Amino acid sequence: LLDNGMLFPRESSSRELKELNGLWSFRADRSPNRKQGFERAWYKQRLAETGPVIEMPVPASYNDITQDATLRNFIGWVWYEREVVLPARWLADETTRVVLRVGSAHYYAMGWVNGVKVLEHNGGHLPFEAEISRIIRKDPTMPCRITIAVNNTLSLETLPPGIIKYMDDRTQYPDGYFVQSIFFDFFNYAGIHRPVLLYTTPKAYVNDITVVTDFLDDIGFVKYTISVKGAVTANMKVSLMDKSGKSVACSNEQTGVLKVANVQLWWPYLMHDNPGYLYSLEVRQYRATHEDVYTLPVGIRTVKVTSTQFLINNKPFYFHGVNKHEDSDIRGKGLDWPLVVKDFNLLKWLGANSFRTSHYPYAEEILQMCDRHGIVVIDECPGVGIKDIRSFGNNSLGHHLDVMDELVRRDKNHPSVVMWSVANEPAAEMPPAEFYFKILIRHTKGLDPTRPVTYITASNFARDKGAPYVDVLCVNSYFSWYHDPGHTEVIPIQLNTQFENWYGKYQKPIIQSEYGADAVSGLHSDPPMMFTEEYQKVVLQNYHDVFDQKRKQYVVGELIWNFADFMTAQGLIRVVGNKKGIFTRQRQPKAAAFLLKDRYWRLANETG
Ligand code: BDP
Repeated sequence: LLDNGMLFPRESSSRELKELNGLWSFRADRSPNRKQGFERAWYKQRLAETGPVIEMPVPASYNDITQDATLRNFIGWVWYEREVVLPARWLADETTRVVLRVGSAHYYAMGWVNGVKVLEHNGGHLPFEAEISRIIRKDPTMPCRITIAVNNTLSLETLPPGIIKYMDDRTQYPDGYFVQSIFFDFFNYAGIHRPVLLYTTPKAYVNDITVVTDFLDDIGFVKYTISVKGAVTANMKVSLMDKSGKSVACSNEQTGVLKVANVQLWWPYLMHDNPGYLYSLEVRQYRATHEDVYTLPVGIRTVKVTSTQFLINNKPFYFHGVNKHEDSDIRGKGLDWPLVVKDFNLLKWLGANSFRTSHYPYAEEILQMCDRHGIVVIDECPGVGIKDIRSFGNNSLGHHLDVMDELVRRDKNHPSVVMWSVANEPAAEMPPAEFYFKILIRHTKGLDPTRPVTYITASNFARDKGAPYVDVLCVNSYFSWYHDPGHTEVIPIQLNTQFENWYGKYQKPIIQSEYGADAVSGLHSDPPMMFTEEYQKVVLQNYHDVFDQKRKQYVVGELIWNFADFMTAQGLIRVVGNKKGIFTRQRQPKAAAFLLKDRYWRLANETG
């Protein structure tokens, strides 16, 4: 298990923070083996001294920033670097820990400070960090030079998986030609996607906090465990404060249960007048005069699953929401506050109460917004495109288990996260899938016994080998799109059959985790034809009629594919990306958005 906590970096009276967002120096290593940067140790000096550099914004994908198609499609190592001036007190005070943290970098990353390697991380969607105090204090007169190398190559042992294909026919391809093939439907954006920052803690510090919440009548329970590092004995002061800052419970123990009278539960958006209620758990740990303070937002709520229902605070919850992507013009998958806030405003306009982080963990800043606004989240790991039988091998499984460790460690305390999704549309009918999902789901439940676990399937109900292990069945289908194109009249019968088959076999609640149709914004035809806004609407309406019959029985949710149009690899069925958004990539509504808005507000009023 992971030894270090991964608490979101926050300022406090004992912690300072310095963001390193902005322009970095950048170079793609275009040498044939892509290894010149390592062979010539580019990290040992300023990047500009080893060759030409360009300016690159952080956070952002690098792919769409320049006019250079070869950089857009680049595969291999790219190098980022910047210098930072550190406050003198960070350098002078030996009792201060300085930590370098990267929110995420896609896919494999290494980092150096003044030429000394400090970071190495495998995986494109989760944070990593290292203490750098000793290195920066070696020569306090030197600026602190941070170099980060990132490699976007995907293999059968990465998540998501991919394969590098070498094209050996010299009559058709140049010498050394290779392409990255992928088995998932979004552009493999790369680079430093989330904020890079430095933060400080005292030598003895709060390393991790885990909270699990419950309630009985009007008393809330916050069960907590605090991990401290750098101190043999820790003196604790833990207090839970309500929104007005009033302490409602406190303790001096490192683990315990706080009791909250007249508890204000955390409720989803539209299910309550005051959704997203958060308490603050202030953790103070002190040794002599040094104290460390960390404040964690806490929502008190429970999640349970029966054979027909998904319960939040013991009340049936119906997911009426969306699947998203971290995706937009120019910045690709880079965290962008205007976009994040715009998307939340659109979700609320739509009356959506939930989304799935298809198909990878989103920035933690986004989950914090979900906590505050009461938007319910199915938190998905990057297990998308597990289609090749070799992706079920031991190394792949081992990495998948590690990614779940990192994901649960990062997101365990978010009240908005109500379920883990370990994969999307794997080849679950292949024989090794049974062992693979049994182990993966058991492992995830071991990490977090409080949340249900699922994966999203598009397999046949009779042959899906992992379904026996999930708590909720999440089923994707594209009737009258990938099957029976143009024939929306078959949707009701096919969708009914789908639900009855799955429920009949497993007696577990079902979420329609994807459905939809491409619509090129502004393209019209009546009678409806594929790719028009009218066709997208008719597909949705046909699905909705069946949802309305089944939601009174065991269907517990519907998540449209997709919230917005998004970029994909180039291919015959994609016209500058996937157009199944109900909003365009620029977040303007198509006709289907208004249809869904009416429906979601109606559902909110009916289901409470
Ligand atoms: C589903 C995938 C999703 C795709 C969607 C589509 O889960 O990633 O984008 O189909 O084809 O199978 O639009």
